[in-house]
Amino acid sequence: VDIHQLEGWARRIRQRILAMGCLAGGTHFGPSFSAAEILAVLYGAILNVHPGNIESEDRDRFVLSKGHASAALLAALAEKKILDPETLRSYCREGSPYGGHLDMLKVKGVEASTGALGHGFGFACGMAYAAKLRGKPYRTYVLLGDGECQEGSVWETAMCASQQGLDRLVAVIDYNRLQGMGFVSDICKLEPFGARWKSFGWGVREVNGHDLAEIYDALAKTPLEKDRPTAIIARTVKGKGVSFMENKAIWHYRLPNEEELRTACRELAIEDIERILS
Ligand SMILES: Cc1ncc(C[n+]2csc(CCOP(=O)(O)OP(=O)(O)O)c2C)c(N)n1
Repeated sequence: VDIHQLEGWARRIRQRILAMGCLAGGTHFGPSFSAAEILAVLYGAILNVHPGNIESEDRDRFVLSKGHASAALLAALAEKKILDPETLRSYCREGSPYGGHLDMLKVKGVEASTGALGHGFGFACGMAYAAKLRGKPYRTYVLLGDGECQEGSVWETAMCASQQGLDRLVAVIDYNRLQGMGFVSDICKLEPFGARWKSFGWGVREVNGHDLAEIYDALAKTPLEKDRPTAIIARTVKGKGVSFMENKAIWHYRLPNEEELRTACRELAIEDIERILS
């Protein structure tokens, strides 16, 4: 795998997130930036999905269960040329197919309408179960937030997936330690997180969620354990890439002011933000 190429993917995903969010007058910047490398590896090197097979039943599936990171998914779909980057200028505008949470009936490449935390994971489990029942070769990948894992439905799905032996289901958890209003550990802690996934019958690996080679290595080796679904716990930084957004709950959803925008552009290597979505 070409890590240098994936670095370009992650950089352009972040640039598009900033441009889209600023044009829209706001988006979930922190949650979107934290997932940039995970999406770069998935769309750049793992998923068997491209403009030519997007309607094929055998394509791999990706479900963004932390649906509020819609800007990150749209940026990745544009990088994959499944949608035209120019159309992203309409993000969150009246009449646009692209809302703050994505609609699978309106956006090509979006496999599940998500936004209600805890639901996308069950949706993905159903897709993986369908593949098994019908002898289909595709794999199903799903991205969850760590705060999202406080939802009971996540653990119902985890039990169901291991009981059914869904070894082509891979859950990546964006473990950035923050949820909407504060630190996960202050609200309802998850640790011992890896041990919990293991006890639910999953193969587990922890990675640095901003290290492209580590993420790739883990994803390329799934299933980690025979006949078991895989959980990849990706340690990340919420807001990664823009210094003043990193690790700050306030940047879960906030619009940068003019000075902050200048700093963000500099740090994300954006020369002209007007030209990012073209
Ligand atoms: C069922 C449900 N409850 C509440 C919300 C509101 N909400 C949106 S994002 C968020 C925090 C998510 O935190 P986490 O899963 O850790 O993801 P992160 O933003 O840190 O990537 C909440 C509570 C929601 N979308 N769905």
